[in-house]
Amino acid sequence: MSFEENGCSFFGAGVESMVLTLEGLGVQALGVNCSLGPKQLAPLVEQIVALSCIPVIVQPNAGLPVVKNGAASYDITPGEFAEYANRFARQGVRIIGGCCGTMPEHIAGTKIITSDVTPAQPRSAAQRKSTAICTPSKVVRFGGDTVIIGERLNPTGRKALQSALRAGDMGYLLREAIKQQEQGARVLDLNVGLPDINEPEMLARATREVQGVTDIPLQLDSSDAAALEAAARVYNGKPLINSVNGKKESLDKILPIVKKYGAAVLGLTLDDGGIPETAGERVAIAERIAAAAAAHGIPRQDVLIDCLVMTVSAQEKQAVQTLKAVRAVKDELGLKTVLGVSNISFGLPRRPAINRTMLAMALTSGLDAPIMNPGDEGMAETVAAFRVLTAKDEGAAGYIQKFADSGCAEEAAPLFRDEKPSLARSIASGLRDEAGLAAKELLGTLSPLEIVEQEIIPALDAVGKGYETQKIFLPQLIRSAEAAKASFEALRGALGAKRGQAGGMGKKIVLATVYGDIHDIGKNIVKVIMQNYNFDVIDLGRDVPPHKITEAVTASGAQIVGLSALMTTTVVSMKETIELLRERCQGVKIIVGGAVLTKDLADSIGADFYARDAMEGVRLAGKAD
Ligand code: B1M
Repeated sequence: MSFEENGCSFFGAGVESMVLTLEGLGVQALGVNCSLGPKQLAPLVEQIVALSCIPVIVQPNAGLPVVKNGAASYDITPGEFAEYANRFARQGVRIIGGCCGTMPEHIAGTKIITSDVTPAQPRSAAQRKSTAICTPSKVVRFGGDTVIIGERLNPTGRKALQSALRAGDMGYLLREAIKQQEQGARVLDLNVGLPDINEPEMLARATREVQGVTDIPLQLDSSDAAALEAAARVYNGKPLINSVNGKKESLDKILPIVKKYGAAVLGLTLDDGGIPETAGERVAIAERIAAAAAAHGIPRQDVLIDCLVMTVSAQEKQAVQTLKAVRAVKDELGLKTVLGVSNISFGLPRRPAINRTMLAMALTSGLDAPIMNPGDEGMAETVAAFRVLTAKDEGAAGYIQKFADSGCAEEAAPLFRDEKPSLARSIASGLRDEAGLAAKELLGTLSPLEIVEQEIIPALDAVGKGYETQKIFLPQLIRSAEAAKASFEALRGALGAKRGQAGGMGKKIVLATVYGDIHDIGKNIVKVIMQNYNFDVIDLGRDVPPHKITEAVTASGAQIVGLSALMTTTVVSMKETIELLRERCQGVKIIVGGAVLTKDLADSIGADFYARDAMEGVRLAGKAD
């Protein structure tokens, strides 16, 4: 296939989708040709070689064409082309050629330079452990993050969808498809089975149309093999076929379709004896399905298992067996698991409570993909919370975006509207690298201290307000703090360059954030500025118990102590520290600072001075002894 520089084909397919789909379809080699020169193709080639289990072909152009005197000419010489070819061969590419602009010399050079290279062996399908399905532009992997399979494209029990399908009206189905994707489904189950409908024709049509409006993979769902085949044939990418079961007839009919169209398959743990009562028997069926799939040439990782949920009001011991089976299929068989959860509560009042509790239990037992209504708030909340609690939602960003009144970190940025330059916005948005760069850039127009006072502190103040009013949440506060630190680090050199200013005369000062308080950005600023003014600073860090501070004062003979506290709760700890200093280090002068303090509060806890900011701290320390 040919790709553009953005890594997508002209129709928007990504490299990973290409590899998954073509390998599934049984091609014997795959790769890239034309479109770009070897330099631009290099990153794509690297990806393809890493993903592919079969030989990789690369056939680049001789660079990108430039028009000279009305004719296109290519800018990669035979020598350069051969160098790239050599690199590709060493990476594991098996078949190399030239496309537009290449001449016999390019090919001759390639032949010579690659003749003594032994290419790496492609990985075997057995080595490819990941279970994945795809559309051209989206790959969904099972086994890491929870995959919600939307259950709403199914006419069972939905009169409106039934009549829409009978009337050949796809609008209803398509609206439901889009809605489920927006609600967080990552795969859509698609079932159009009605007794009086031409199911093969309808499933194929629905597949095409749903793929026209959404870009997430489909789980093609039918008990009719002909319908599954018709849909798999028109499906764009690698689908999941729902389903096969342990009956010989089902295995014989469905598995050849799965193989032929390169799909993954969902195996139900039932057979001629029905749904077994014990987990052990269901696991045995799962293994039989995987073995039968292997016999048809379907790799084990393309088999997913549904251990089947029974109605708990009718069979109260079955929920536990299902959960046990999920755990065993996952751990003992190494297969990925899918479960339609909502059946569990049939016949009971307050069904949502049972549904979401069963879902939480199943997720904890190793369920990879619940089939559910992504619009069911309780269930969606459970999945979102599970992702946070299992560290699959970095910085709880997904959770916050879904449930906070005002979205994600980026939404803290409008706290500054447009009138503020980008450092403040980068800090508010928690963008570390950008904050560092923006701080460096501002050094051209502002002094380091002005940047601290006019950008960093107001940004953190705004973030603090956002946190207080629950516009942003702790993970975002942490990210903003990290961005502020990065910007301060970028200023450190410039701040340090001012060293040697008169004022401190080598006076010793012990600095600390008090016990119970981990805020140290302000204290660190005070430290650097004091060092600039020639104070000898002994920095004890943050969360420092009172006795450590008195010990440091005694050991160093410091005349001044600077204490920082940012929380109402830690002002108490500041007071205790001052009391101990008065007792053990008489004569020492104490300056206190931190956003939570005021002059009155400082007086009331017995401090000598209150410093509103770092510069005031310097001034006060200069005159204190
Ligand atoms: Co927290 N935090 N935070 N926080 N945090 C505040 C302080 C808070 C006001 C936010 C809010 O709700 N509005 C609030 C305290 C509420 C209260 O008690 N009144 C709060 C809270 C509640 C919390 C947690 C409890 C949150 C939680 O876990 N649920 C938790 C506390 C954990 C703990 O300490 N045990 C927490 C955690 C954090 C982060 C880790 C995410 C991060 C700190 C990272 C770090 O410091 N390494 C953080 C941040 C960044 C803030 C805010 C947003 C910004 C603080 C800051 O760095 N300001 C803050 C809101 C705010 O202050 N507007 C907030 C900029 C800094 C340069 O100013 O420290 O005041 P400041 O220093 C100035 C001056 O005061 C003076 O000079 C400095 C430079 O000009 N100065 C001195 C300070 N010390 C001096 C000493 C001197 C002289 C001058 O001696 C000579």
